[in-house]
Amino acid sequence: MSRSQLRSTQLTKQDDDITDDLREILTGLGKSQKAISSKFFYDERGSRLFDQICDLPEYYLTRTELSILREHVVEMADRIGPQASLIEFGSGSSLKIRILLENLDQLAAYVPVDISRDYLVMAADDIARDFPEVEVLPVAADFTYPFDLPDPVVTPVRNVVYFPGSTIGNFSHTAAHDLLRVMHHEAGNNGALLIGIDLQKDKEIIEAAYNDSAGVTAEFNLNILRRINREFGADFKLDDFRHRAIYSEASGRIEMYLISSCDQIVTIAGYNFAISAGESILTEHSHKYTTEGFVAMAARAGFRLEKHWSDSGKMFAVLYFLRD
Ligand code: AVI
Repeated sequence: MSRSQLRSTQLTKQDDDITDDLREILTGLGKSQKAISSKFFYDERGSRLFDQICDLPEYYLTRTELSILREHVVEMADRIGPQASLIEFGSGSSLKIRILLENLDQLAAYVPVDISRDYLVMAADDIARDFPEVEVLPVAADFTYPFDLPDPVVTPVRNVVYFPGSTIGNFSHTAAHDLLRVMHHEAGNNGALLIGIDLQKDKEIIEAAYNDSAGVTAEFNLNILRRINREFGADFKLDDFRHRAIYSEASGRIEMYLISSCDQIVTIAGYNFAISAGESILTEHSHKYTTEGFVAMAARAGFRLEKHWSDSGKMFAVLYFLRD
């Protein structure tokens, strides 16, 4: 059986349910603090804008995590050991996964898991082409719920869940704990977790990363309205909203908003929403952690810290946990 046949037969199908999405949007806009889930950011244009964000001078997260990986990947690979199965939550066309794949010893399999089937297959194909010695077994699934792992030809010594990018920061503390429990389940006996987290630091540095001077994050934020107009027939006027990201030191998180510049009525699927001048729609939380705080949360989900790596400025951390 060729690798491409293997990939398509092993793909678990994920049903798209537009009705649930629409219901979620209507419920969010009906709340006293209006909200739209950040999961709607990532259409094609949103994903491209996010790639641009990662290269912005103010957005220190990506380049700092990359520098930590480059500096310590040999030690990471040593700790992971030979013949592991690497399960990436979110799919990996990115440089980060490539750095790991280049350094891991006799990998049993690379299993990218993503809800976006098309993007997943494209990214998995790229990786399979560039790493022909690695068995690539993509899984199309919502990784916030337990899913079935494929069976690699080579039996893995351990499953290592990989979750880079501080994406865990986009989950509330409760949801992050629940996600860690799913990771714990997927890691299985003798399993491990390698995860990137953004660390708490000066408010000015964090706010600059989310209010960049080139306005790319503003475009990314406004794109959520463009998508809802296109996919759900809404009539948001993008010019009537302004992007704003605020760091709450008390909550340790960035709160990203779209602020209405006038009194207006927005219609979606026949439902009207009155939005007054100055009123905000919350689109994203991005939690920043202390290493100790994150280690305590992971411990509650059944993970024990083995080792952590950071940069000299203590901006970002990559943590390696073993499953209890
Ligand atoms: C994907 N996630 C980790 C990004 C973050 O930093 O929270 C999303 C993002 N939002 C605005 N800029 C980047």
